[in-house]
Amino acid sequence: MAKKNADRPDLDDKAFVQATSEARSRYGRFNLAIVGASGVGKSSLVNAVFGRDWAKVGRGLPVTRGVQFYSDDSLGIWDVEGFEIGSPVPPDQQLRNHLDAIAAHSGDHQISVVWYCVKANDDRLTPADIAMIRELDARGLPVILVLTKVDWIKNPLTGHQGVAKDVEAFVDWLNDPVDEAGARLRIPYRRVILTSTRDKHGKGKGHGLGDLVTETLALAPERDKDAFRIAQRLNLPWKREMARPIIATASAAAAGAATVPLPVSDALTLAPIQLTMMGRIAAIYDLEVKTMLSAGALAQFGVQVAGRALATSFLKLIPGAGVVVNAAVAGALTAATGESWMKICELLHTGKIDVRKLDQEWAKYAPSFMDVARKLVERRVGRK
Ligand SMILES: Nc1nc2c(ncn2[C@@H]2O[C@H](COP(=O)(O)OP(=O)(O)O)[C@@H](O)[C@H]2O)c(=O)[nH]1
Ligand SMILES: [Mg+2]
Repeated sequence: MAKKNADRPDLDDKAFVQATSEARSRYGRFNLAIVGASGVGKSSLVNAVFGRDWAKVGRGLPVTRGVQFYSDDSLGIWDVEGFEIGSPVPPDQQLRNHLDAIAAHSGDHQISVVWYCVKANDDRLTPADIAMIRELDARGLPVILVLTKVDWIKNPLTGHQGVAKDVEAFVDWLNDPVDEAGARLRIPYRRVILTSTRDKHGKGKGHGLGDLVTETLALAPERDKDAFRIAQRLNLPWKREMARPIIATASAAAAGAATVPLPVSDALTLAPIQLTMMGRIAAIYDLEVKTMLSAGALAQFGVQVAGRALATSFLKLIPGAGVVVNAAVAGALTAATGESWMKICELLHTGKIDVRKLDQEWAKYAPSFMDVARKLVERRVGRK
């Protein structure tokens, strides 16, 4: 790789940026339709599960009366306000019109899963609800019946969390719905999930949201599952599961690039491999690359990660390691870099660190991968 001068290696962030945008377009977008009367708690749910407060910022694109579409790279939300009371158009026809309007949009706007939201203190579904759920199902859309604003009550004797009797009765009805005459009703929602986003004092983290994301993933069409894993913010293990194969691939590629041991001065050959890996992982954590770049941290960061400075200090630390980066070192270094970067991405994603402090944070993690590589070299030296 060409160098501008000895101290400032010609390392740029193209590989990172390109890898992120390729990964984003490969994973695509998860589109959720969230249906329910105004005030049931739709925006609060979206905010709790996806960490986006769109309703407040009002970036929504009004599609037709009663339907809004909010979107970014990984997530689209069709916010559907139930039906208009007093309209001469029956509710299921209103919904049919909404769904036709949605269907007229391009493929990357199409609905994956529907959350049909009803307040837990209602006591049954209305005929309008039932007609609308049937309409959604008839279109092949998987519907989750989400009970919102469930109050969780701690039993003073057992300490168990439970719900009020009337909510329990509603859930029983939902599990086996019957009409006024006691005849069985078929209402094609696929799951019933009890949720809250806060307690009745407006505090706490909510309830049932983990179940909601698990069941949403289960019902999502296969091709949309990864996009959902990326868009949601509650389940970090899913993201780790997606990142680990990327780390393994990059480590193998780095080892492959160093089958002929690289002089230390050429260790930067590994940089594009590592930056590509990091870019892909950033996409999984749904990190705004633009924000990261504006901090100017990334290129700097790449130098620390894969650059000569590191390779040199690393080798200085280990007398007798020689002046080459061999396949095992390259592989281990890349694997450890990937793991460290994944942790940092988690911290950025969960808002535990500020993107502007990226380089400082990295310094905290860097020794852990130095240790990995050092152990590896010690083993190799020991064996001789
Ligand atoms: N007690 C309680 N209040 C909630 C809950 N979720 C939302 N709210 C409140 O209900 C109101 C309407 O919520 P919002 O999410 O805007 O409903 P939307 O109109 O369906 O989008 C707001 O004042 C929220 O603070 C919940 O789980 N429990
Ligand atoms: Mg709203």
